[in-house]
Amino acid sequence: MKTIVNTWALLLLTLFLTACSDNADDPVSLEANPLEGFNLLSRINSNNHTLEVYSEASQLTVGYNELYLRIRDQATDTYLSNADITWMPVMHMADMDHSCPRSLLSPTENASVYKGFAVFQMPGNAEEYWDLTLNYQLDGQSFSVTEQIDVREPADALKRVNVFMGSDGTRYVLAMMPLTPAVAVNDFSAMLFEMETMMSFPVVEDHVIKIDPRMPGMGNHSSPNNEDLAFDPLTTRYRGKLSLTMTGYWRINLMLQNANGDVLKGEPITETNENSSLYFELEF
Ligand SMILES: [Cu+2]
Repeated sequence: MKTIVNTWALLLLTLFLTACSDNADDPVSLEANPLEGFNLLSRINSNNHTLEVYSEASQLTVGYNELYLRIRDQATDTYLSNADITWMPVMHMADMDHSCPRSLLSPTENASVYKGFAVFQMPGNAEEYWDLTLNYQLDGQSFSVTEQIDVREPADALKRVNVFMGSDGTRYVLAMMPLTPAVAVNDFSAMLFEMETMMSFPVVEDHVIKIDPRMPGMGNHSSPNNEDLAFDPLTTRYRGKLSLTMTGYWRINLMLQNANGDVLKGEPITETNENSSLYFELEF
């Protein structure tokens, strides 16, 4: 299988061979897979192309998913660059269809690898399912393909996404960004979207996400040096600090505030209230 070579790798290899080999004409395999170590989640055949969807994860799950896409030309067995691709995941439910928050698909440093993210709010089940429509243009020709995809609850069943109505009457989707937690003050971030319509989920800016991590198994103790999540326009994410003083199960209680300081969702933790209705979970 031919793959597109990383330009830098090629350049470095060329320099290396020129410098170190007295026979630079020896054929050298320059093939390298830019998605080595990633999992191929879906292979969609259409229009003499194979569209391949990859992820670092082994499964599409409820919450934030970072996805990579490649288009292989079946006739030449090469990966194609310079495609204009748009995507639309849709869940077909008993009484309605809806999409989910997602980014555009854009090329990475390797022009044959496209990248984006999707935040699935719910898993498919026996009667209700997700599908993915990919529209792409190559050399002025338009193609479209739709294929069913399998979105599941994460294996650990921990909460990483909240779908709720705020006190302002707006429907929100709040997703935790993946992290590798450590006993430390961790960088912590989340993304907030407004459910404008069933198909449109713009990023919400300039709110504040207050965090109060607790260990319910240990007297509901908290941790020092947490920082609430503030909007970062550069990444369009809410970023702050999550302090974890020990390993185990943590419930990260949240309160969403708008720019005026009005609480849109969530409750403070007090003597009589052990948890907020808005929260993420993690265990490590
Ligand atoms: Cu649904």
